[in-house]
Order: sequence, then structure tokens, then C-alpha cells
Amino acid sequence: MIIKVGVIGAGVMGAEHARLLSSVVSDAEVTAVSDPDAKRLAEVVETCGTARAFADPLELIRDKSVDAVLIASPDQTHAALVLACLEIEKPVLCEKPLAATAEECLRVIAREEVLKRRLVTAGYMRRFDPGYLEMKRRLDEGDLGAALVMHCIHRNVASSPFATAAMLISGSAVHEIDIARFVLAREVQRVTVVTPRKTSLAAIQDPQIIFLEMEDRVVVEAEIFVNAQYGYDVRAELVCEKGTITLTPPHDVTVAQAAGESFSFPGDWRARFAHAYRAELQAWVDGLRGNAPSGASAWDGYVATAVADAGLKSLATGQPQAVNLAPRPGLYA
Ligand code: ISE
Repeated sequence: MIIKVGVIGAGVMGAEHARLLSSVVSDAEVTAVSDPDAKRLAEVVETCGTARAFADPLELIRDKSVDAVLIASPDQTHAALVLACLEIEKPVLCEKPLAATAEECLRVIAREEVLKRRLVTAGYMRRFDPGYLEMKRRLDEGDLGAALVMHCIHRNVASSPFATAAMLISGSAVHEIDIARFVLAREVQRVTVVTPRKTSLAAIQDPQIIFLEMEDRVVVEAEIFVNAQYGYDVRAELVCEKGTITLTPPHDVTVAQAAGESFSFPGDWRARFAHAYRAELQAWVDGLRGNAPSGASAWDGYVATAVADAGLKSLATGQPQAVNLAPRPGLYA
């Protein structure tokens, strides 16, 4: 059985997912693509063989040629499109964040509870990155003792001209929130955002330091710096009782030259997380074929956004903010 996927959004991530689904993911094909921008839409359709173009995403969702939907449209459109998929019980992988607000995420969860089925996957691809998976495996093995502190670095080359200070939390730090929950298997209880001296190379408050106080007083400290200029750089070090686990930045070669040694940073997340994106899509398609959900659930999507919302309050007030989660439904046990 080949899974026929409709891709909503022909921007950077929609184009990347469409390319991966049409070229390297087995047992999947892209049969439909939608985007309001006709030029971008035509370009992505062209890369997908026989896919059809839709101006209206709701029409794509309802179309008989679509078994499952991948949403990579702007963040504010996510919730309504996910709910439209659930209305007709079509599985959906939604790029992060699952929705723009925690309340919208709860609406998605409520709908899945009515259906008594998990049809939604939230696109937190780091859960498929070999480095983070190995970090989790080594921690769970137990030899290093308990995790105490996680240090994270999240640097982009430059933010878009439309970026806001809030987007460092809602668009970038959400990945740190999700991966910290995944690796540490603990929930976040309190969030504090600290604003250091800002770079003169951007108009927004950049960088920001985000402290997550997790259950058992494990602390996660993440530097988010989206105008770091030199490259896309994601790092993490987990400090445990008897040692540390550090991600090795993936690069194919190291060059020794002129009395120095160097490697290159990728330009953005597509190259850094190429393996993770591919594995995430393959797991999604395999899960659909075998009727088993894969990846981050709607609940995980809700929690990441709820913690980010607390971070936004802390950014605005300068004060620590408690995270108060809704009760976790049995569907996500
Ligand atoms: C972007 O939207 C992503 O999702 C990337 O993974 C993240 O690293 C980047 O900071 C975001 O802007």
C-alpha cells in the first residue's frame, strides 16, 4: 500500500517535505500540494511527479486522492487545518508548533479524544535525530546516574525580516522544550526567560536565555540566538551524576590546513537535521501502513506550546512563570 500524501504549504519546509516524500521515503507519494502563491505551488508540484495543485487547502484535505495530510503552512493556520483533517478522520503530520496557542492545541486533543484515535503527529523531528536518540539511550542505560542539568545551544544564521522576539520562543525554543521532555522524560514546571545584551545586528531581543525547571529539579538552560551569523549550530550537553553526554556536531570531514583544523556548519536546519526529517517521515508513513501512531503526539504538541506560552509571559514580565498543564487524557498515556 502506497500512502498518498497531500502537502499544505509550498514554503521552505513544505517544499522539503514534498521532496523527501517523493524521492527518499518508501511507500509514499505526493498526490496533491496547496499554497496561495501560484508560482511557489507550481515549483513544488513540478518536483513531485504527478501531484495536483490546489489553491484551497480544505479542498486538498477532502480530495479522494489524499490519504494523509502534511501541514507546513504558516503557524497561525495549523489548528484549523488539523481540525479539518480530524473532521473527516484523515491522519495528519503538522509541522511545529501544533498550533499558535495552547487553547487551540487543546481543541485538537478534544477532537482526538472524541474519535478515540491518535491521528495527529506533531513535527518535532529532533526525536528522530541519531544524536539525541543516543543521548537518551545512554541516559536510560543508567551507568551515568541521574541527569542533573542540560545545556542547550540553538543558533541560526539570521532571522527573517518579519521575526519578533516572541518567535525565538514560539518558533525556535519549542524544539528545546520538546527534546528536553523527550530525553529527560520529565515535565517542565517553571520557565524563566532572561534577556542578555542584544546583538546590534538585529532589531529584536536576540539572544534570549531560557531556563526550564523540570520535575525533580532537573534544570535545562537554553541559549537561543537566531542572528548568530556564522552558521546553524545546535548543541547539547547533558550533565549527569557520573559523567556527561555531549552531542557531536555532525559533519562529514574535518579539514586540517594552514596550521588549523576546521569543519563547516550547515546553513540551516534542513541540512543539520536531514537524517531526522527523513526518519520522521518514514516512521509516519510506516505507522500509517501499520495503523500505529509515530513521533510526537498532539499531547506533546500541546505541552511544547503551553510551556512556550509560559516563556512568552516570562519574556513580557521578566518573572518566572509556572506551567499549569491540563490533565493528560488516557489516549496519550
Ligand atoms: C525554524 O522554524 C525551525 O523549526 C528550526 O528547526 C529552528 O532551528 C529554527 O530556529 C526555526 O526558526
